[in-house]
Amino acid sequence: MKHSAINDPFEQARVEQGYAQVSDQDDPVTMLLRLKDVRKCAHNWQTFQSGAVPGRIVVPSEVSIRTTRQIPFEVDPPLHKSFRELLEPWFKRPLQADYQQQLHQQIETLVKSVLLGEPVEVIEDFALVLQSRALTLLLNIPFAESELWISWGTHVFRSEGEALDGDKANILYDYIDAQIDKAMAKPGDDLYSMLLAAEVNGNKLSKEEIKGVMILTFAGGRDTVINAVSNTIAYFSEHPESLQRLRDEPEIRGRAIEEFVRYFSPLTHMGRVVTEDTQVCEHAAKADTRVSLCWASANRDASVFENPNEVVLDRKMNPHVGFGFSHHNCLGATHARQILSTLINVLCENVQSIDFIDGQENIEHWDEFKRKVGYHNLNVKFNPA
Ligand code: HEM
Ligand code: EMZ
Repeated sequence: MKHSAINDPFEQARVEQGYAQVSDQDDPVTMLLRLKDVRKCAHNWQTFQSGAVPGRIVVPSEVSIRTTRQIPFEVDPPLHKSFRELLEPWFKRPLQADYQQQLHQQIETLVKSVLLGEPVEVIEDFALVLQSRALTLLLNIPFAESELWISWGTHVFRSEGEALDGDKANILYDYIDAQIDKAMAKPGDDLYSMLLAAEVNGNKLSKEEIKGVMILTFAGGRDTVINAVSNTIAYFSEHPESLQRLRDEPEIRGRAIEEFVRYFSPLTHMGRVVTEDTQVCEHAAKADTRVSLCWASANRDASVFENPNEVVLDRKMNPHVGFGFSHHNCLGATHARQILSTLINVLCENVQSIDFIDGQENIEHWDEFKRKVGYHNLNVKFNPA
């Protein structure tokens, strides 16, 4: 298998029974593996809720390190819709020309800085830097703030060897508290100030609610983007013909981005809590237990995707769920797609090829299922065009 390939550990279980049971901190999870079932359950928020105890729908569960409810992620309809209506215009700002210009400039500067002939460690020195700098645009705050976020490392709740790192989480929570206080004292045109001025259903948001939106913005868009960017670089290092094809055929770049999100599936799965005794794939799911919607498995479902384990750059029918499905579909997807599109444009313009040197894979362990999501470190050399 090529080093940039992402395996599908769920195939047999998906085909044979459609689900798999895995353990997690005394709160087991029934993973749903087929695209049809994942969509059906994502849609049925009454039976499969997101608004459980904060942290419980995440796998691994974050109940031990978090009491703040992430908004809109851990809220069910109808309140969910009110929060989405407030947030959506802000999260669509990446469609604006000046946003795109600034993002292009950030990414071009970064790519040019790694074209100097030295090997580059892609995770810390490229993907994390790119993600943090781009986030300043999404929050509409000064570029220099990204330096602090870079110093936090790739995941805000996890660290090397620790799936849940409470001390690290507290750094983020304290930081966000302080930023909200600053925006209260001196409102500006950043996301914190927008939230402080806003109303949902006729009420101002509480500080705790604003904190919930901000924690989600920092956490949800961090390792997902880092995995997407670094897997893209690893893929091009092994498929120079694909980089060349995207250079020659700019019209397929949009399809290639969707295909990368399908194939890489940077977020493996997300949980829901069952509200009433029910069945999934003819298997009993009891009230107050957890299921998860496995985007990564659904995205390899051969009953929907032809040659699911191949990257087909110009794949035409691509109803992937890499950004989720239904009410909670990814609010950051516009920003994430713009990052990937800008990255591909800049690579096509400036990079001839990428040499893979070595890398340590980041493998998630869900009992017997071992899935690569990206890399702990990845060393490459960028060759200028
Ligand atoms: C939701 C994936 C980037 C913010 C989701 C969901 C998925 C996902 C699968 C659905 C969760 C569920 O149904 O429970 C991804 C991937 C990304 C990415 C693959 C990168 C390639 C981002 C970014 C941000 C972000 C950059 C913001 C900075 C959110 C938010 C939600 C969400 C706020 C919750 C939406 C809601 O509950 O209504 N994401 N995400 N994501 N994502 Fe992303
Ligand atoms: C949560 C999640 C959001 C969770 C859409 O996904 O991303 C995870 O990386 C975080 O750990 O808290 O924000």
